[in-house]
Amino acid sequence: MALLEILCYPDPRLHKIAKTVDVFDERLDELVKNMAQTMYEAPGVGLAATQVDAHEKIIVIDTSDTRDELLVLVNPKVIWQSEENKSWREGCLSVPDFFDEVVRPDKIVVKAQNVKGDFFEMEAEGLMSVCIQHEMDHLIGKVFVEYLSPLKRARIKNKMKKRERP
Ligand code: K1U
Ligand code: ZN
Repeated sequence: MALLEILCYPDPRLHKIAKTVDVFDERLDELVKNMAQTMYEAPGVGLAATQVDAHEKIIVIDTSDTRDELLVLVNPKVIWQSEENKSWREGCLSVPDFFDEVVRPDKIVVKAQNVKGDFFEMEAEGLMSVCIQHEMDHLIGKVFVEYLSPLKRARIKNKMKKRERP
């Protein structure tokens, strides 16, 4: 297993669109294992392949307190979302140390494949729902700061750019 480098906003590679996975082989298994290790080490509750510069529809999530309930979603699709929305204070491993409220559908039903290619459906609410939606945004090149006001986004971008300098 290996730790992967997490891209930091405003890296343009965070805005790439992920491709559908259609080969479920050892390479995919290895990428998923490395993504999981990177998420646990960060530490985070989720990680999208986009964040490690792999532009494929792959997400790893673990919202458990015990950090031993890894969920892998390959080619995820939201097939139902509640009309009721909820605001949640979100963070992002690609935008370290910034947190802000984002409004999203409260509950969702997702259809996805596991690492072997088997399809499954799951209903999610609370942190799990927020996390799946946040990670699925990464797969379409969207970072959570894009939900914030242009002023807040500009401030975050400036602060992140200053950090890049030696
Ligand atoms: O996509 C990411 O960068 C991961 C992100 C997921 C997320 C968290 C909270 C709301 C929405 C999406 C994170 O994991 S940020 C780190 C974090 O929130 C956390 C880290 C360790 C334990 C608990 C939370
Ligand atoms: Zn994120």
